[in-house]
Amino acid sequence: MYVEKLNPKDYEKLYYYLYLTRYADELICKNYKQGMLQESHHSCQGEEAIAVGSGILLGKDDYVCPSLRARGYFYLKGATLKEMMAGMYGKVTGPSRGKNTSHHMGDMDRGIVCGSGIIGGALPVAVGVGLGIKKRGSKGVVLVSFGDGSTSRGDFHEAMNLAAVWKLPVLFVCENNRMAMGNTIEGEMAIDRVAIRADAYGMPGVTANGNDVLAVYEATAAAIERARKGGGPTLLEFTTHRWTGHGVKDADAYRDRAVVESYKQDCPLDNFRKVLLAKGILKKRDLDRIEKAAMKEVDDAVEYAVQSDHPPVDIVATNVYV
Ligand SMILES: Cc1ncc(C[n+]2csc(CCOP(=O)(O)OP(=O)(O)O)c2C)c(N)n1
Repeated sequence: MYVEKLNPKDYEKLYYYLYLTRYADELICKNYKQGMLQESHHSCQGEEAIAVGSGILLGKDDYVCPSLRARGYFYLKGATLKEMMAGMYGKVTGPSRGKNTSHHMGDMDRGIVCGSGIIGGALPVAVGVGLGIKKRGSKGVVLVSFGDGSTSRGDFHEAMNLAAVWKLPVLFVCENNRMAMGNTIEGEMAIDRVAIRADAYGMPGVTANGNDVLAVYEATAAAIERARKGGGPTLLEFTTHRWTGHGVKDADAYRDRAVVESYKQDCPLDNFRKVLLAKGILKKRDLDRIEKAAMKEVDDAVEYAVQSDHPPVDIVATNVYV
């Protein structure tokens, strides 16, 4: 059991990033509605434990190709919240100097590969990153995250096949929230579990509770160990719920409100808090201290973004292909 090796500092870190991801997301959604942001945001509320529980295992030689909903990977791989927030606000202090939002943000020095607006588009890219890692003889791994809807596209199947044939150190991480925009999983595929798709390619397929940060950690740690030892890729399916519409512009009118509200009874933060308090790993005052520190980091980043300037005209026109 990998979880048994976690120490109190690791638990603090997990809780810090869970809380920070939630609080940042709530502020981003609120500020978007007030017209303050450029970013057409896709909320990760209710799904935070997946990026946090797996991202915490990535080291400096590892890479991540985050989906547009998986914000936690950016924070755990060291992208500063100030830079990210400035990017979302379209400010000159953002990573692309105000020319794109976090959908296409990357930072190769920190092992964060730029995202793609094409659903499933990041999977073949991750296979290329995995091939690079193997050719260099590095012990690194690459983690690519995507939704259940992405697994019905050709990119997914081609990427899975090649990664398995070449035994590449790729972790395919599916955030299965059973929705793809307004479509339900029953409308996307005729199987019950995404993980069984791994059988067709000769790699392990594992399903775990994506709202339990420790279950995510456990499954990911095993897949990483296998990949580092040359065992090849794993498909990890983490089950979860989408609490909001597809994106901030989606009123989510196609779902039963009572059902969506019921998802909040299975909140990844509450679930983890209960474990921490019941096992005496952290006390209520520790949680309060951690929450305060996370809120400050986010509030400072928002302040930085608000105070920063929009890009001047000469910057807007540079590095843009016409
Ligand atoms: C090739 C392609 N087709 C359609 C879209 C429009 N689109 C954006 S997100 C999305 C659904 C994605 O569902 P899923 O992969 O399950 O991720 P989730 O949003 O549930 O996290 C679609 C169809 C797109 N971006 N790319």
